[in-house]
Amino acid sequence: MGDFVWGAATSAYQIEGGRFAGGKGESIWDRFSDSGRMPESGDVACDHYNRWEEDVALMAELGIDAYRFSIAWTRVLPDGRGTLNQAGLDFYDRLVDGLLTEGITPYPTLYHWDLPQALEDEGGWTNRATVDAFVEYAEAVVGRLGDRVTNWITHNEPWVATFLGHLEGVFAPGRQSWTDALAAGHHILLSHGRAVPALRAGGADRVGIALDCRVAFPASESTEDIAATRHFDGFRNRWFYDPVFGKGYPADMVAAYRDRGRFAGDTIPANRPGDLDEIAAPVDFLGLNYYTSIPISAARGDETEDTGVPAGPNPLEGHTEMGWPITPDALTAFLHRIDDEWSPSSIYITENGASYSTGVDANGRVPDQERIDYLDSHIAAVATARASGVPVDGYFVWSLLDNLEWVEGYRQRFGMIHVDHGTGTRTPKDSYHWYRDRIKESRR
Ligand code: IFM
Repeated sequence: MGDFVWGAATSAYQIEGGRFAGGKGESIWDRFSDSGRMPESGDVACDHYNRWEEDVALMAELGIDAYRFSIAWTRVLPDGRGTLNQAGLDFYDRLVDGLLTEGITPYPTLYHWDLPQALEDEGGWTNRATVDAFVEYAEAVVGRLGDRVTNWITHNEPWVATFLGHLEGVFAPGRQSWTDALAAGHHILLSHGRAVPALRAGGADRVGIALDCRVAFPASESTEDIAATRHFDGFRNRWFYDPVFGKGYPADMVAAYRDRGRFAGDTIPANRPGDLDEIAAPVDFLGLNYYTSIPISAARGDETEDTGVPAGPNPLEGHTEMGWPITPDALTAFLHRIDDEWSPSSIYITENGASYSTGVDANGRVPDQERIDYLDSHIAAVATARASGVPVDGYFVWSLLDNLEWVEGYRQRFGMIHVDHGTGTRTPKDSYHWYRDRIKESRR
């Protein structure tokens, strides 16, 4: 696959640990785990904060072109804004230099959900002032790393931060309010739109955003299931893709939310004149995080209205240990849809991977054939889309390391490298060796 970029991805809270190291401030995930809402915390995680050199050496051995990681806002600005913490910036500075020495291109993400708690105390993403704080943070980071880092990602999966964090309340900060969710999502998008020019002004060559998706298809050909699928897609996908690519919020969803009393008035909470133009700041690439797809049935009435209800057993066979059906064809289909409907000039699969808990066997091997099969089928799905003209330019496996799967704790293992969370010992799995060979083969 020619100039294709092969990579692996992680995020700060999931791997770094070092909760109090180097003057780091408290994030909403620190507070969330302290409140007992997670089986385990990220206080130590994979101890990447201390073991990053070992991890970079493993990446070099793997032969990846690029590494996607996220920066912890609270390391850089412990209170979210104001006084810069040089020790925090130093950590990422060293990491970037370490990657570049090995010929690995850094793809930092500014926000992978770990808002400074100090900003949450002032309203968090429901407060418009957080948008300004995010731009200040973006400027600080690009000011330090922009001479060496050329590819930047503003946000990771705004849907998750917005709806799991502010409507369902199962992720930090744990709010449960439609008004909060719609306002938070809007401000996250606005902060993206404003960070794009700020990053460019600081020297970034290429700026993108990583959007997740849940590809939905009707469980039957009934009018009801088709309508429910369209609604689910609006909630789960279009609500973010449309504004980022200049189409504004989807009119059918705005009307549906108004009709259902999700907000009062003519426009969604927090949306001011001009915001949508800023949100639509042209990006250089779209990052797509893809894992699975979902059949939607209207059969359960109102319960299905926003989250969708899986229509019984998935017609497609197989699922990962997250319970997610394995549906690589839906990735090809969604890539075509992205190309047709939103037309980014370049797409990277910024996350794709599978959770399997295969352990280290008596011979010191981790025989995770299921993960190899999953990755192989999804890379093939990407190749199919690329061969028919969809501009997919790279693929990042989620994840480099077994890490903290948020409220699932450490039992869900997405890594190509096994991590013993007691000792921190890293053991490359069979999938790591397979991916190394796959990358080599593509370069022949
Ligand atoms: O671990 C997460 C990651 O933080 C965001 N995307 C999905 C992954 C697997 O759930």
